[in-house]
Order: sequence, then C-alpha cells, then structure tokens
Amino acid sequence: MTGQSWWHDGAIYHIYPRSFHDTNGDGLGDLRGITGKLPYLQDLGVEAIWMGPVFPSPQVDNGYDISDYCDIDPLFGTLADMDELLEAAHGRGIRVLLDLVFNHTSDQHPWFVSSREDPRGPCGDWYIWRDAPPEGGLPNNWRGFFSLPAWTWCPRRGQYYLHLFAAQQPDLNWENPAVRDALAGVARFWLDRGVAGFRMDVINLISKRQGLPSLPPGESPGGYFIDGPEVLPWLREFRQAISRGRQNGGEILLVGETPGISPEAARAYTGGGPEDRALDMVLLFDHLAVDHGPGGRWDPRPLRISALRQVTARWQEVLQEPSWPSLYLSNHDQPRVVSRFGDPREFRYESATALATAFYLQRGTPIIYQGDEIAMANYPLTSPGELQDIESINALEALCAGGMDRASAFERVRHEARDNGRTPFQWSPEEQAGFTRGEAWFPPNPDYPRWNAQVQGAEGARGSVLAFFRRLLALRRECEVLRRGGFSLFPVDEESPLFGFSRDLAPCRDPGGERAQSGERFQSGQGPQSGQGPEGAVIWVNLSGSQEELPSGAGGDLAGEGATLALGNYSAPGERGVLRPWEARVYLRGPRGGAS
Ligand code: TEU
Ligand code: CA
Repeated sequence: MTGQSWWHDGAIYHIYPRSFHDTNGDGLGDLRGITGKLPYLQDLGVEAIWMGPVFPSPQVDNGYDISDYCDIDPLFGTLADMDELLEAAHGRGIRVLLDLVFNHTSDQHPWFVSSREDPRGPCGDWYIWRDAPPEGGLPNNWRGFFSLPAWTWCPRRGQYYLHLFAAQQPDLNWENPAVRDALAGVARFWLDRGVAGFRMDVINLISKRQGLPSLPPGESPGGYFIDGPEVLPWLREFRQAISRGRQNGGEILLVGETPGISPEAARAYTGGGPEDRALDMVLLFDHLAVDHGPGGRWDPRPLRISALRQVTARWQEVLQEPSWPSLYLSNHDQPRVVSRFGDPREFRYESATALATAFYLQRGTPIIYQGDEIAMANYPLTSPGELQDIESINALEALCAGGMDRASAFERVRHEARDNGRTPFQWSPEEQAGFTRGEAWFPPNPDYPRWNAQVQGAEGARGSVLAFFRRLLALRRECEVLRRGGFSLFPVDEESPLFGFSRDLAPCRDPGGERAQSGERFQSGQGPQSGQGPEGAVIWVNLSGSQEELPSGAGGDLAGEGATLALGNYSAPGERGVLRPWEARVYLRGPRGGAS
C-alpha cells in the first residue's frame, strides 16, 4: 500500500469564499469570515479546508481569472488576514489548501499585458498566440467551456490568443519552461506561508496537442486539449520543484480538477509513489453527468440511479491502490445535490443524509461543499435577469442563438446554473441568513429561516442534517475500515433505487502499519487509531421516496452475524430487510462493531 497520508484519514471542506461569511458588511464573504467560523468547522470534524481563489482578480469568473498570484484581493482581505487565518486554522488542527488556477491567468495579469504589448519581450510567448490563417477564420475549430470559440483577436498584437474559458482568461503556454518555473515559484510562495497543498484548477487542460490541430468532426477533445501529451511530465516536474529543499512542512497534497478525464488517465495521474505521483487525487465528473441528456449540461434529464451505480463502481475499480479517489457531490460549479439527486420538498433531511452516506463512506477522501452539511438547496431562479454567472449567461445566449425561445432556454439553464450553488451560506434565521450585516452580493435562498446552521446546530435539534454529518465524519474517523477498507458494490436490479456496498479491511490493510509523518502540529486529538475496531462495514441506502426491500443474499443480509447498526437516518427502528424512503444504514461487523 502507498504511504498513508493525512488526506487518507481526514475529510476536506470546500469553501466558496465570497459566499461563506462576511465580516465588514460589504455583502461579500472574506478571509476574516472564514477565520471566525473555524470553530464551526472543527466541530464538523474536517481535517482541511480548501478555499476557492482569493487572489487579486477582475472577477470576470469570480476569481478564476487571477491578475496576481501572490497577493490577496482587497475584496477578501489582506495577506495579513491570510496569515492570521493560517495560524488560527493550524491551532485547531485544520490544514489549509488553496486553489491554483494555472491553466490561464486574467487578461489583466502583468504577464499577459506584457505579452500583448511586447511580443519580443520577456513574456512574449508566455501565452498561446497564433496568426490569422491566410484563408480567414480562426486558427482552429476548438470551442471553449463557456459556449464560446476558444480564440480571440488581439488588435494590439495582430494575432489570436487561445482561451479555453472566457476571453478574459488567456491560456498560459506551459511549453515555455520559464512559465513552469514562475508557476512553481507561486506554489512555493504559498507553501512557505504554511498552506498544506492545492486544488489545481482544470489542470488536465494545460498540455495542448502539438500544432494545435482542429478536432475532426464528432471527435472528443481528449488528447487535443484534455489530458494532453505533456501533462504528466510537467506535473511531475512541478511536484519536484515545489518539494525541493522543503523541511518539516509535511506532505503536500495536490488535487487536480480534471474535467473530461478518462479512467485510464485518472490512474496515470494518481498512480505511483508519493514522489513520482503527478497528483494525489483527481476530481472526476462522470457522476455529475448522469442526469445529462445528449445536449450535455443544458439538457437535463431525470437521474438514473443505475448510471450512478455504474459510474461509482467503475471509478472505485479504476482508482484502486496505489490510486486514491476523491468523493464529492457538488461544488461551486454545480447545482445543490439535495435538489439535484434528492427530494428537497418531502424528504429533505432524509435525502440529504442518504446521499452523504452513499458517497462519503466510499473509499476516498470526502470533499464536502459548504452548505451541503445543512442541506442547502437550489436557489428558486425565476427569470434570466437573476443569473449572475458568466457560464449560465453565455449558455442561455447560446441556446437562444441556436433558435430556442428564451423561456425554454432559461428553463434548461435554470437547473444546473452555477448560481444555484453559490448563494450565501445560511448561518441563522436572522436577516440575510446571518451571512452579512449589509446586503449579500447574491440574495440568500428564501428558505433560510428554516434551513440554517444555527437551527440545525441547536442541542437536540430534530432532523438535523448537520448533526448527522458530524456523526458520519466521526464514525469515519473512528473506523479504519471506513477509511482504508476495500470497496465493493452490491449488485441489484437495474431498476432498483438501492445503493449498497461493503467495505473490507483485510485486502487493504497496510502491512507496515506506519502513518507517514505529516506535520507534528496537527495532533488535534481526533486522529484515527489503527489496528482496532470493526473489520467490515455494510452500507445500504435507498435513493427513492418509496419503501424498498433489500435483496436477499450477500449484502441484503446485512445484520448477519454480529453486525450492529452504527449509523442511520431514522430514529425509530425499522424492519430488518426493508428500507424506508431515503433511508440509510451503516452496519459494522468485527471486534468493535459486533453486537457485544
Ligand atoms: O471549472 C472547470 C470546468 O470544467 C468548468 O467548466 C465547470 O465544471 C463547468 O461549470 C462545467 O460546465 C473550473 C472552476 O471550478 C470554475 O469555477 C471556473 O470557471 C473554471 O475552472 C475556469 O477557471
Ligand atoms: Ca466582506
């Protein structure tokens, strides 16, 4: 087994800074807001936080267009606030991960400005410039992720530049070693200040096929600008460059955000030992496409649970040792999971907790998006004017340009609009959901008086999703089998809404049993013990609002010999072989999980 690292044991909490907590009344979340909420995160039981980009940015794409990698945007605070946050977090045993956006910069970044103004200057080929083809048209037929062609004309330089996202997000030219050097320097800057690692934005897009050939009709961009030829060597080089000369800083976690990645590529990125591994984990997307029609994201279809099962089984299979999966259900680019896969009307508590149980107890590191732990739901968008996100706005316009009437186009975009998952965190029933004393940049979801952290955190609160998340994370911390055990999905009928799997320690136990040294200051007293506790776990979840009978045999006989129910989302005991609507049960078996 690969060395054991802190991220194999702990869960990560994903913060969207502009919507987490505002302390100065300007309606935008800030770094001090995060610092102030560390006790909440410690109670939740997370090992690390990853925060979205807080660097200076024109905010065309909410910070994913960075104009200075080594400072803090005044919207969020100052470098001193960041240092304070790091210190306070470490004091509570919480590590901090930053979001590095290295595929592109903002068009306001001095590197791009210099590249544009002075083609022969030091940054002349730091971006991907091409002449206009003599026959007219664009340099190639690539389309970017925001419903746009990937090229924009720069009159100043008399050339096109490539951008896989907005025109204000020009792609960096990683072919140039000086670019790679500069980016490693950025990472070192933050590591020296005490961060524990990075989420690396669209990192599988950095390498483009030589010559930038057009995509043949119907062909996928894989190998053209997704998982391109140089990506692995560049990432290995990056890891070496940032690890060199590092002392006592603990292991660096590199999580790659990897849209469109193939299973084979995922294995290649995450395989190998700690030193030569390109990335420690990747963020996969297949499970968030199971409700897409042939038109992709803006062509919503009902959830197919069989597809969810298939995708899960496949990725768990592909990312076996020495690879390690990440487990997430939503993020700032996705709709809220309880609205998407659950039932926010009739079974909000049950479905939110069922989904958490089904996913966060698989083999891998849970990455919980802010607000999912209180079952925040999609914003009730009613008109195009409410959309603020560039991706949703562009998608709406593209559908209309394609001939769809505006109302139908909006109906399609509404479900998956990124704005849904970006509304202010619902802290309390007070005005503005306790998020700000001013006016929030995006209105809080009107359901906040009932669905908020204060109500759910109250002693003895009934139907508290938050309390369930705390128990779930505590159980995962206590039981080695839930962290390290092998994974195996139980077969069920194609049409069944059941999701069941077992976790087993035997095939996966680390022979050396040694935990890698990962920074002394993180002995927060909630660390896991190894070598004791249950050896097996059986997890069954009903992903539907109807009562379901468990299959007989293998996983169906869950309470078999000496197994105990360790966690469930119904308080009244149920019938043994039957799951109630959205019921989730976790059974443990073996020494400490036994009925004794
Ligand atoms: O997202 C990458 C990505 O693939 C996005 O296009 C996203 O998944 C999309 O909404 C799916 O259609 C990352 C960031 O998470 C996102 O917020 C940024 O906008 C994007 O990169 C560009 O930096
Ligand atoms: Ca603020």
